[in-house]
Amino acid sequence: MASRLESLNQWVSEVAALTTPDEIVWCDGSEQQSEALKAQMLANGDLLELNQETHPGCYLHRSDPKDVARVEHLTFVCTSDKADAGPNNHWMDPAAAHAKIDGLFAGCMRGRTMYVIPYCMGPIDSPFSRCGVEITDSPYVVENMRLMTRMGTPALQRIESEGSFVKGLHSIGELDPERRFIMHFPEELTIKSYGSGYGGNALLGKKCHALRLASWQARDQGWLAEHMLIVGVQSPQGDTHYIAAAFPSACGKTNLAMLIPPETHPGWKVWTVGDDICWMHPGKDGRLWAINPESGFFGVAPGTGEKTNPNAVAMLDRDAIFTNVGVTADNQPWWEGLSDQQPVKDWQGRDYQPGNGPAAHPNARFTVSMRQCNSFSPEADNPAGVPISAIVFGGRRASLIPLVFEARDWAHGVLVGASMASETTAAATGAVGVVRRDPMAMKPFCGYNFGDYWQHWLKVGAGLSNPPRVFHVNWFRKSAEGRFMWPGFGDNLRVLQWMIDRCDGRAQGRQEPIGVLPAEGELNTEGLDIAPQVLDELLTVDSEGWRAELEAIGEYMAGFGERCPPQLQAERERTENALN
Ligand code: GTP
Ligand code: SPV
Ligand code: MN
Repeated sequence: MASRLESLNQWVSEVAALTTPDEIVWCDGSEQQSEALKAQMLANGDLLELNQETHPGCYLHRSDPKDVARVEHLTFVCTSDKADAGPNNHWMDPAAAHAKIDGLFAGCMRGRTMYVIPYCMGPIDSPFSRCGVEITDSPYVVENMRLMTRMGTPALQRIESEGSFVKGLHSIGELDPERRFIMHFPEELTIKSYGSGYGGNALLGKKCHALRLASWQARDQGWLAEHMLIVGVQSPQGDTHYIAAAFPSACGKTNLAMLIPPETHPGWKVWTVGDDICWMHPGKDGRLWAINPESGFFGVAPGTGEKTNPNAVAMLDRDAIFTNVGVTADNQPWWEGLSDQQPVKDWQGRDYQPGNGPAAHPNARFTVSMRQCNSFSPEADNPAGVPISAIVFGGRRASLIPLVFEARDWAHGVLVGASMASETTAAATGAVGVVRRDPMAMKPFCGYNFGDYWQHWLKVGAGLSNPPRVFHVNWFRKSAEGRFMWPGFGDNLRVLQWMIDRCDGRAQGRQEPIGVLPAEGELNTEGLDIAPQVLDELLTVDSEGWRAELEAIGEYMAGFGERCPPQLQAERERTENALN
């Protein structure tokens, strides 16, 4: 027995009886254990050593070519009442789901080691943190969880004193897409994942726990579990505003979280608190306070370069795991957008040939401790979290949606979040570049009915005497020639600056039917290489297009029937009337 908590020991025994591993290892988070695991993975080919002179402590993992992204069609929320999962989730009856997946787990760890990973989502000493235990047969998962969560002995101690934890059972199985399921049982605080070793399918603390189960718990407990980055923006005067932003997968969270201010902005400094997940609690002061439940980044590699995200490039030269990237002749990790070097091997380990597609898989990732980021904010360890001044929604929209606008108030902001749509990306299997509704960037991650979720958002906001302002951005507008119209990346600070000016009452804004846009001259474009007519277009409200958009939003929300809050429909009608 490895724990003082009987219920934990018992669950571990039950899982071992089902999966029949050769050996059970409790993960303590220590350096020694990690070194031993890495040595073992280097020996069996799970990890490949990268150039240790240029990249000490860096390794490459090549996943099965059919296991390179989240699988939304195989992800289920299993609630006793189907309506609680909502039209936004795939649903299975809990008993049927257990039977189905336990059938796959039976005997699946024979010949393998079973790892027991106690982890804490959030600072160990924060009342807002939540713990879990993941059982897995993948050492790659263990090493990733060690970077992505506070894993090991301190987490186990917290679990033992609290007496409760989220149960996550994972096996890579045969990595067969036909025998793959990611199942959630929110009523039992249980996750079962079989048949994938990749990211959100396998690192159960991340999307499965910190979003799907946590959103369910947050609804019951009066807080919010969101797919958001958290960034601190410090002005030359020294004041720092914290902003939380929800963009769908591969739509710019990591980049915004660690942006480097443009040269035109001396004295500005950006602090990274989190890049993917944000838990927000109403504070006694009537504000929302946020923690990042993670301790590392599982970031998109392609497109990450010296010009776009220098902070990320700088943190990736040591102690990082790269998944599905290419390599150069001198064995450095490489992906499209990184450098002018040439790849010699692609992500599948084949000799690189342009005819085979990109060298790195479009969803290739890096895993790294957040402490290695130059812009890492010590506030990420603050058990109280950081106060949120603004919430930002945004997606990839080639047309219509302006660069930035602000919601009238919180309730309108909930509509703005619920109305989000974005082009699909390589972060999930399936078609890329198709616009779909993705409310609050939570379409793949909300653990319950979106109708109830919007109602919960309205309720949380109504209880705040000093709610964050709510904005919507779009870095991805394209010209007729198909080029991005806004420079993006570091220059996105200009948009954050306008938001802060709004928060502090310095910017008047321009009232439009869809919300408030920057008035003439309010957006700082000093030193920016952008034609005035392009900027104009980015900040124009196309009434005709918006009428059609609002109709589509109305139809989408109607799909949630009675569960869709009438207040949200009223907000939509208010905007529609303003447009007419
Ligand atoms: P997940 O980890 O999947 O949740 O993604 P994310 O939201 O953190 O996205 P990330 O910041 O990793 O960016 C994904 C892709 O979008 C990368 O290839 C970036 O280079 C690109 N990107 C990010 N910000 C911008 C921007 O402002 N403009 C443009 N054009 N591309 C951007
Ligand atoms: C996302 O897809 O939003 C990610 C990557 O952050 S994963 O961990 O695979 O969910
Ligand atoms: Mn994400």
